[in-house]
Amino acid sequence: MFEELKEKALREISEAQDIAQLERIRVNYLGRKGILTEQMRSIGKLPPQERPRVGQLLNELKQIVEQALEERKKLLEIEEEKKNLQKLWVDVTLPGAIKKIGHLHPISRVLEEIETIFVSMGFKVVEGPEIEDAWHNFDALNTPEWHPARDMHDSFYLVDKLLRTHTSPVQIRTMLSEKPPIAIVSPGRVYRRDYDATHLPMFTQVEGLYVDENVSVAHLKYTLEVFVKRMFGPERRIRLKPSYFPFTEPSFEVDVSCGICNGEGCPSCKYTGWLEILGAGMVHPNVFRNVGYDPEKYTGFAFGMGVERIAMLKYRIKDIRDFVRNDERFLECF
Ligand code: FA5
Repeated sequence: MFEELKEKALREISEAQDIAQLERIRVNYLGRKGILTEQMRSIGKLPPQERPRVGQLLNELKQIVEQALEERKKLLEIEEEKKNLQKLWVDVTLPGAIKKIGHLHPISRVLEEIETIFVSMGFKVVEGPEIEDAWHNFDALNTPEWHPARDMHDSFYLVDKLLRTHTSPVQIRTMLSEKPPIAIVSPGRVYRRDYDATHLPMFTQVEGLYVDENVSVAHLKYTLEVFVKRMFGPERRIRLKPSYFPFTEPSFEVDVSCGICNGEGCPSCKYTGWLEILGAGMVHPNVFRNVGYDPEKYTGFAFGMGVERIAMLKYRIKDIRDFVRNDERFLECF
């Protein structure tokens, strides 16, 4: 009877397909109510002379079953591990998952281009604070409280400061902290109460300032000509029109020849052949006085350009608001 039981147990063990099934077999034979456990328990009911022999046989059988279970378990564990490894197997010949890599925003790209051009001409890049005080933003730039130009710029005020309305205060900060000769460009965000197809409430300007002895309009014109040709192409020309800024005298509005009609006149340039790109002029003597420079000794030129407007001209974009709409279809074009 024990022989039969042994064979049955060993057959079941060797046929177990996984560890869970093996565990069920173990419980069936060796568990609290298992076949062998019950047999052990019933030894007491046998006649006394039978007990030692049956006890020994049952013990032997128990050991054989335990050993077989242990060996089968090891084997099944190895097989299971193999199966898991197969699941992790990588087919290196499959094409990889393509990750989308972003790129610089068109405004950042144009800004970098502008900086590179001026740095190559010997200008240094400096930055100023976006939260400014009225003295740096207006007064020191020859724009006192009563000045009408202040209304046009009127902006976002904080308790005793304001969000700068242009990058020109960086002229003042630089002249106060450095001595001529000075050649700087200053990029950064500026803020105004504007919003339409050509005006944003937050936009980017690049200021330029060159101060030394004997600086003339010729230096200004040459510098801007080099900039425009490098930025838009060698065939483009510039023209200076008289204008007004409180902090420059004389002041100019600088136009670039239209790239679509080459100055002939077309809808893009409203049939004028020219597109306005920046404001510029010779530093006003009062500005020099405000920073403690002798206007009899030093002269200088300054300019300020809108980076979004330059980008609009370069990429022929009609609505400035497209730059801040964050529409991927637009941004992917660059
Ligand atoms: C100024 O801000 C002067 N500080 C520029 C300057 C500097 C003149 C140094 C002389 C010497 P203006 O307000 O024109 O000037 O602005 C300069 C440029 O910023 C404009 O030509 C235009 O390209 C751009 N701009 C002005 N307002 C906006 C706006 N709301 N959104 C986008 N670009 C603007």
